[in-house]
Amino acid sequence: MTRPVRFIHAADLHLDAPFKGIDAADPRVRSVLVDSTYVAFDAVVSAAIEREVDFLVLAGDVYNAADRSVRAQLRFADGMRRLADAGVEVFIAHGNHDPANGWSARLPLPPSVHVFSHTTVERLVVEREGEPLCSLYGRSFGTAAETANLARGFVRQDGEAVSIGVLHANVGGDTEYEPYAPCSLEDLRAAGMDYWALGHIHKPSRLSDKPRVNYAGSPQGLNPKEDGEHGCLLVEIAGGVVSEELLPTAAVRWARLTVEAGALSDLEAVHDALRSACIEVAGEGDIPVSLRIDLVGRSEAHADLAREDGSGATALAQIVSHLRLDLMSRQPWLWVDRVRDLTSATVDLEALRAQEDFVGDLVRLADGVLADEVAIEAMFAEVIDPVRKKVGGSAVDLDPRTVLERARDLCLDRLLAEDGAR
Ligand SMILES: [Mn+2]
Repeated sequence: MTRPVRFIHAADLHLDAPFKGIDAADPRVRSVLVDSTYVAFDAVVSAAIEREVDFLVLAGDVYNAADRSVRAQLRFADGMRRLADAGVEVFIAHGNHDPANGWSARLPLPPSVHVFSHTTVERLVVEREGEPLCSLYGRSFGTAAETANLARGFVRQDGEAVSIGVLHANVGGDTEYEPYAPCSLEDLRAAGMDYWALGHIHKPSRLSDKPRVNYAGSPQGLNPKEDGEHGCLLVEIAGGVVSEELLPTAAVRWARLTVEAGALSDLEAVHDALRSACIEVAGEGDIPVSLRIDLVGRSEAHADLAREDGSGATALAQIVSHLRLDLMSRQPWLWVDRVRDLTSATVDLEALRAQEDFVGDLVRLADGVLADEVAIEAMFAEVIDPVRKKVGGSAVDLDPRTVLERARDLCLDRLLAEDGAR
């Protein structure tokens, strides 16, 4: 039986990602964030050395920008030298964030680092004791906006024990990501590889068992949406059987959750519920966490949450400040990045709907709108999406139905408050 092949598959390092637009007011959070892509990269390098793998595969987006920062290139070259000293070869297929035509300081890399051609699919053979161990096929992006189907250029040669494809690509038209190097799972199957080491999608995912097709995901989540576990894949191919394990590498974990405020009748109850939700999330791992919470539901605390102090800070904002002080002193710390107040007043919609007045009209009007999916989509395309594009940010990062329900509840809040004041 041939010797097993063991390697690490990583992708989307995005070295020197700036974490722009992430409002981490605390300097401890900022400093961990700006260093996090490097810490994760170093963890990938260390894993390759400690696990004594045959080689490391990097499936694109080593750098965050086509014009690679010098700092990132220096740190990358350091890592490549550590791997060379340990006898670990590296195979790189560049992607849309680090295409061949991007600026490079051309720092010399050890001869054990191989960058796949950007003009053709290149085949490189890894040897052990003079015998071929496996073949790697790969192709780099020439320019950032690579629109060609690069996967179709991959063809396994006859008589190979193990064949591995390395590519940065959008498989199956994932609309959350740029449509670069688009291809289908069928294209990948047709190439005859045993394993596809893909990059581009930042969430670790397996697209197919046989052949095994994996996105390694980014070793460090780059924004609040890239939550959950991030790492690199330790892959073993032995006797035609592929197995892999996700080795965690992230320096900080993003998390999102929803807290139901329906049963919370006052601000203290809200504080306590938020705090225990935070403690639970912190207990799920052993690295710092940046957490976003949506507070939802019809709650008796709704009006109090929006109550402002003399400086204009809402009660919820003050609760968040208090939680931050409390939770940043934990080891490892937890940063409450945001708590979004999506609560509404405790009104009896059924009763209001039956009323023969303006309030009743409003509820029934909203019912009509909410019942018509097509109209909702049209309204969004015409009115809300243009605003969303201009404004951006979390305030408009909601699904259409929630936006409309909140609009209805806001109107009801105002109308019912006026009624109460009369
Ligand atoms: Mn990427």
